[in-house]
Order: sequence, then structure tokens, then C-alpha cells
Amino acid sequence: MKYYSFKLLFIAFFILGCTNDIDTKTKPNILFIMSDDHAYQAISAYDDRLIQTPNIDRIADEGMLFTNASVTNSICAPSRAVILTGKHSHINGKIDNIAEFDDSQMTFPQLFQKAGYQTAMFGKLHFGNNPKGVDDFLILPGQGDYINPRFLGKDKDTIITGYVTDVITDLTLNWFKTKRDKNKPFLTFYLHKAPHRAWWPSPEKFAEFYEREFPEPENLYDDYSGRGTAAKTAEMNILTHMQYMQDSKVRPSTFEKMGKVEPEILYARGDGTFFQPTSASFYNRYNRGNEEQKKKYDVTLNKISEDFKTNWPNMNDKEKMKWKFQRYMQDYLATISSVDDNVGRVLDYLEETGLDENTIVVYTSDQGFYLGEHGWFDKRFIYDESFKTPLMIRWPNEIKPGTTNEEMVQNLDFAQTFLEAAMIEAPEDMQGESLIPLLKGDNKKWDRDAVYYHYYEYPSVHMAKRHYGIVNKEFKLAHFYFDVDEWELYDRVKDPNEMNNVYNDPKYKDVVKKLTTELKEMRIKYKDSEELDKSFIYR
Ligand code: SGN
Ligand code: CA
Repeated sequence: MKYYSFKLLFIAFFILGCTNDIDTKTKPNILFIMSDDHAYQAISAYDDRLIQTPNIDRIADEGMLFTNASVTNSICAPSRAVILTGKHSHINGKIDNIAEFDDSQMTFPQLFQKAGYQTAMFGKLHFGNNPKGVDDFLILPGQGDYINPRFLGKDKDTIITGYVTDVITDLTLNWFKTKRDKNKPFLTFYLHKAPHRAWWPSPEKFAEFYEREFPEPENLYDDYSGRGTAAKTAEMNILTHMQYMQDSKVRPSTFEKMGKVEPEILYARGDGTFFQPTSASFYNRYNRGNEEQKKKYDVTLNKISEDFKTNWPNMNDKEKMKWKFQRYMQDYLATISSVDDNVGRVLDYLEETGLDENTIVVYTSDQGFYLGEHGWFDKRFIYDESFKTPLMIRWPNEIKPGTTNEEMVQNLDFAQTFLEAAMIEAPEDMQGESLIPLLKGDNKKWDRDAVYYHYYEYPSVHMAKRHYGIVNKEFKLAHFYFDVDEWELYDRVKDPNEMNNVYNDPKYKDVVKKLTTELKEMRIKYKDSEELDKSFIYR
């Protein structure tokens, strides 16, 4: 007996000893960079028609660019829950932005912390509850603010003067410079609020991008005729649903003098009540600035209002759409330009300190976004621009620089990928696949050819109907349920803009049959079901 307890004690000490003495040379560091609502169309590594993002592109140039990366549920907080737990929304329970995240469940940073990693998180998490598994954090409460943002910390809250993208970067760099434990590998979350709506660029970028004009997508004037009810009833059309004050930044005073010109659109809160965005949402943002900051913003705000006053009364709907689209792109892309500059600062720091050699750098977004495709802004749908998300990973000596990968990968896979890279065992019930074989160029070891999607938040802001579906490289099959019962099939090769639902086209009879079966099997595999669908009611 005695011998056995001694032996157990010895083994325990040995294990503890190993974890304390974690090998910083073999265990890679991980820097996870995520922005909020960053469309891949707005990253020049994917598409350089709208903006140049030389710093974000560095990650792809020196690593791997994924062209078919997607999310399982295209909405902010649910995407983050999927990333942290490695489980679909119906399993982790965070089906929409309102549902509470049950933080008693295992998230991958907790496993890293236990395994001896130093962990930290800065920026937007979006959960009400504080992050678990991170030694240090400063996170924005909920959506956070662009100007002089408040942060929730471990010990106390703090308001920091400045522009949110710069501030989050300063916090991250400061942590690297003053808090990093050189005897431990790190897992650091660097999470931007930008380019989330309501877009509020830094004053300098605001002025710079206001002077630019951007190309329109070919389906900006989409009339949704080839689609079902969901596309027709969604409230995310730039002409009809974007707000002149809140989004386009026409000053409320200008606006009021001209009479009621705002599109009459009520936003559903999700609890059965509705609201009309008002001048309050403009002032909430503008008034966060101090006098000096406001003065800088005034220069461009005055130009916008002048232009609106002079030209808006004579515009037809097509011209209004054009005007709103340009204002949208100017602001959205201006916020991205700041993200790109700041990502450059962090990459430079890693290079200067030599940390880059053993650090996996990931750049992604919590989902994609419509930049005028289908006439839309926002996300939520399984249609490509919101379903797909940017993903690029740099890992020296493991990933061949400048490679492109077209496999169907998802945010669901991140947790298992990072755990495998760090040689930490992943819990059996995680539902993704580690991307390590793909990163190492061993594509033969990858046998997933389709992914599962399920969106819930309805009725709510933007009114995107509930749906689930299956997507492979050639086709996309979606079932809109709840208050309708409609199926849609898209031929991703022949109709990349997804303008024609071919579900009822006899030519696609076999494809429908095959994909319907695969979707059923997939729902069983991931433990999703009609019973669960019914149990999730959006409040
Ligand atoms: C806010 C935005 C919406 C956005 C949701 C969810 N409206 O309600 O446009 O879809 O957040 O975004 S705004 O009037 O506040 O700009 S998410 O990224 O948090 O899911
Ligand atoms: Ca988001």
C-alpha cells in the first residue's frame, strides 16, 4: 500500500514538474486576432477592389489563406461561443446574441491555462460574463464604444481616452512589454470592435476615406426575385433600412430642418417590442468625444450634411442607393484601415523581439458581412458574404508561406487546431476537426467535404429568418423554417452571386435528393434535431 501511494505521489510530482517547466521552444505561442464583422471582400489578400490591407495581408503572404472558411452561425456572440467551446450553437446553448452563455462549460483557453500557458484577452468578447481561462483581460462591455471606450477588467473597470482600435492595440502591446512571462508560452486574444456598425472611424481616416469613391457590387440593386421569402423580408437593404443619421452621419440638426426623410423602419428588439432609431444613436456616439475630438470630426460631418442638404432633395431611389452605399463604404473601410495599421504594429513588435519565429498568428472575423451584395449590409444569412469569414494563419517552419487552401473549414475547428498545435488533449465532445494536417500541407488527411450551418435570431433586428443548411464546394442547400417552410438550393459554381434558387428546377432533382440525405445525416452527427429547434425560442 505504502509503496503505491509513494509511487502515485512521485508520478503526481513528475506531472506537475513537467507542466511548470513547460517548454517554450517546442510549445508554440498563439496570437488570435479577430475583428468584428470584417468581410473578406475588404481584405486585399482576398480582393483588392475596395481596400489595401498590407499588414493583414502579411499574415497570408507568410502563411496560409483559407478561401472557403465559414462560420456555423453568422452572428457575433454565438460565433465567439462556438470558437471558445469547439461546439455548435445548439450544443453550447449560445444560439443568439441574447441567450446567456453558460460559462460553467469548458472553453479552450481554460485548457491552455491549465497546461501552463500564460493567457490574456483584450478587446471585444461580447459576453456579459467575464472570460474564463485568461490570466489578464480588459474587455469591452457588450458591443463597446468606438471613442473613449470603457473596459471591464479583472479588478476594476476603466475608461481609456482614444480611438478603440488604437486603444485595444496599446493594451495588447503593453501586456507583451510589461506582463509577458518569458518562461511560459502565451495564448493572447487581440479582439477588435471594428468594423462593427454603427461605423465610427478615427477622425483622420474619416476625413481620408470621405474623399474616396468605391466600386459597386454587381447585385447592389437586387430585387430578390429569384429567391424565397427570407431574402425579400429581411430588413438589411441599404436604401430601405440604413439610417441617414445613425449610419450615413447626416447631422440630426440638418435632418430635422429638412423634414422627415428617414426611412420609416421599425427595428424589432426580439422581445416583441419595436423601436425607430433616432438622433439619440447619433449623439450617443458623437458626444463620447471630448471637445478636441469633436472638432476633428466636425470637419467631415459638416461636409456630409452640406452634401445631403444640397443633393438629397433631387435624388431618385437609385441615386439615394448610390449615395448611401458610398457613405457606407467610406466609413466601414475607414475603420478597417485603422485595424490594418494596428495589426501592423503588433506584427512589427513580434518581429522585433524575435517572438514571431515560434508564434502562430491567426487573423479572422466573427463572421462575414454584406458590402452591398444583394443590396445588403449586416450578416446572419447562409448566403456567402456572411456565411464565409476571412481566415489566414501564419506559423513559421510549419506552414509554407504564400499557400492558399480551399477546404471547407469552420470557426468550429479553431479550438481543436490550437489544442493540437500546443500538444494539449482536446475534449472528446468538441465537434470540429483540427486544421493541423491542412496547415502542414497534408490535405489527404482531410476528408470533410461539407459543413453545417444553423441561424436562430428571429424575429429580431434585420429580420433574417431562421434557417439551417449544408454547404459543400459546389452546392448550398438551406431550409428556412419556424414561420415559413421553404427550401433553397444554390449552384455555387454556376451562380456564385446566389441569385437563383434552383431547388425546384428538375435539372437539380438528384442534387436535392443527395444533399437532403446528407443534411439529415449531418444533423444526426452534430446532435441537432427538430426537438431542439422547437426548444430554442428567441425571446
Ligand atoms: C446592433 C446593430 C445591428 C447588428 C447587431 C448585432 N445595430 O443591433 O446592425 O446586426 O448589433 O451585431 S446598431 O444600430 O447598433 O448599429 S453583432 O455583431 O453584435 O451580432
Ligand atoms: Ca460580429
